[in-house]
Amino acid sequence: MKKRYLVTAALPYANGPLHIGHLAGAYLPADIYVRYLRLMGKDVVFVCGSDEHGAAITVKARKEGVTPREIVDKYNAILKDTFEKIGIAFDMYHRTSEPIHHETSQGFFRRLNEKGEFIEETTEQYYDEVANQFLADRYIIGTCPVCSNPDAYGDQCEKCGTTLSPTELISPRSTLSGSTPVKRPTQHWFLRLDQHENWLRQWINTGELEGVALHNPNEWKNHVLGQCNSWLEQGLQPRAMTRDLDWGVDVPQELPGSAGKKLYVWLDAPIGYISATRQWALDHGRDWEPYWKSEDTALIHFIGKDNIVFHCLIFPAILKAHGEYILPVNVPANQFMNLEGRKISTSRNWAVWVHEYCQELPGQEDALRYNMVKNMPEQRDSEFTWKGFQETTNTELVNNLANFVNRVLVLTQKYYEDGCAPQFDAARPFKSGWGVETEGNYAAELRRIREHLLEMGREIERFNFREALRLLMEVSSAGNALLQFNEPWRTVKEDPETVRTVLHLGLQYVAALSVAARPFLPFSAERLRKMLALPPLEDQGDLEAMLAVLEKGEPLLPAGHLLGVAGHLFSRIPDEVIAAQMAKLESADAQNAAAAAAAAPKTINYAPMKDIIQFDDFAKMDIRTGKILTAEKMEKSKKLLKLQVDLGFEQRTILSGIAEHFTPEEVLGRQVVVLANLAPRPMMGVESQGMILMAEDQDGKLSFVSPQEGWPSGFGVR
Ligand code: B3M
Ligand code: ZN
Repeated sequence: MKKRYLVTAALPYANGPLHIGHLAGAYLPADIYVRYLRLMGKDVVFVCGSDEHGAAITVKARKEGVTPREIVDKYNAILKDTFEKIGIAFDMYHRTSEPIHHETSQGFFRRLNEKGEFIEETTEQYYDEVANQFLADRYIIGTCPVCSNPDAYGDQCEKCGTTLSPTELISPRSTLSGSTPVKRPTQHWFLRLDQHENWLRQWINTGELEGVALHNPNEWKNHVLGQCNSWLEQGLQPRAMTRDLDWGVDVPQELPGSAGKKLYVWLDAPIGYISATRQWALDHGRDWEPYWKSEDTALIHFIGKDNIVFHCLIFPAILKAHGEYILPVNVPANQFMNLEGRKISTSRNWAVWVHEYCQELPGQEDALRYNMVKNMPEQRDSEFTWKGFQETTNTELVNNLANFVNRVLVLTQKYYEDGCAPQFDAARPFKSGWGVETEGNYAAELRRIREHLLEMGREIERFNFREALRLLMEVSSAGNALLQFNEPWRTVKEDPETVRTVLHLGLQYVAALSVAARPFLPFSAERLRKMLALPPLEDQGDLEAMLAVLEKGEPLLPAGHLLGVAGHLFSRIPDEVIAAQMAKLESADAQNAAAAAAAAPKTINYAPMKDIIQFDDFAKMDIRTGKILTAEKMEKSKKLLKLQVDLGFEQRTILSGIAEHFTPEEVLGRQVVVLANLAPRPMMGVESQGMILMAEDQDGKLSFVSPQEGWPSGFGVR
């Protein structure tokens, strides 16, 4: 067992809000793990922060027409506030635009450069001669060589998922100016990843480094090891650690060729964990170095699966190349959570945004946490549905946990007027909540709760949070069973002594849950403490201490203890809440469809040609130029405008079916073309003397057919 823990959670890009996939992927598992360690009295520091550099930020800034600084300030605040609202209890939520981070990452760069870990290479990169800047991968789009997607990015084709390099794109173009970029030489610093390949392969697969066992690969997730090994099988290549960008951490300026160069975001971002720890130490008068440099520290990175290679290969290579840092003992990356059967998509707004959830379902933060854990994508992608959220919340949180707690407190306060935990006889037999076959034994019942919670702890330590939650809820189910099997509401008159024992035990179950639920349901744990009138948890060894008391078979809450006010931990989720959330997703879909339709090149369905006519047929038509003198809507008709049209030699009254396309004001004075020898037609009591010729497109939009400006009326069209 390590002396201390340093736990990190992936730094979210400060270019958008948090959605449930982020929560279930990295932040909630990390929070549960850290809260549990604190409750077990461990020395743990939990760091995270906003990732504020890279093209993800600058592309967003361009899209919103603001500066990168404005983007990161906006979203850093939203992210920080959202994490607090959903109960992710970082010791430090930092940000990589802070000076201490720039200083820390530049220090790393200098150290690696001095140790010869880089090779400086001049390579051909795409340059936009209109925007006068080199183009980062995301600034280049072109045709994917694999699937011919015309809008593939320079680093990846989002349609077929192929990882690309900009030079592979067919007919590349700049997203900045739309121009065709040219190749220009530029110098960058490349990390010699190839030189780290052998020790990385051994470290990942055996846990050993230079003969010392640093971690146990059997404790790593298979899909993490699998992804690392597939990268290692391809052979690691030197990787550029600098970019031509105007936003990010400067390459140390004293280095020749550093002008205009920034650190590659995946070099600086993971170092953000270290700078966050440094800031935490400064704020708390602590020493940060043991947490990153002592072998007595367990370094654990919580991430989503799209960040595995960066945290298991590239960052460890950087840490080892530096020479003073430890390596992670585990990187328990989760898979992805899908939403209503589809991938969560930020760009298509197909997401449940955590800050919106907290606004729309206030007080239900723990219900979301519970459902995220219940469906956590620990080994494979998982699914969130609003119907499932409603069922799980109503059947497990309301019917099991909340009802149990409420029944114990209400019955106790009903039967014992002093509102205290009743005096009881510990030797009184009762039916155990863990199965009717065993007659209850007070001390044994408490020890059984302890065994269950120890198993819960072991599953948390293995990052099996779904199983750990199931074990926690089994304690609540056993509490319910204790009441169900003993029926205190029916036996209180005939057997009051047993009821005292059963209800006192029920209170011990609730007290145990008020601590053990904390990692998963922090807000509910606090409320349970208040209902029991127990002191707030200190998050420092509370669970460890509680398990010791249970081991002795002693009560957590003594007879005579005055209870607080009973309440309902959770309220049922009504159908209308689910309907409203589904409507939000449907409207996102509708907006996407409308945007796609607007952007899609129209497939125009031209009207079929009419039969061939002879010239004589055409010659029969007398088509003249004209001008609209007056225009008015026809009473009781949506379609018709009544027009007075000047034909030079005479004026005509013409009814024209254009009222749904033009107002009278819009047509006044217009030059038009008139089929002048069309037989007069009575319409709605008015004789229409001719027809205005209009063009109609595939959407039914109308356009006037007009001679050039100032053309006189009455002259023939042929
Ligand atoms: N911001 C990528 C991501 O948000 C990146 C993580 C950095 S962790 C050092 O998926
Ligand atoms: Zn493709």
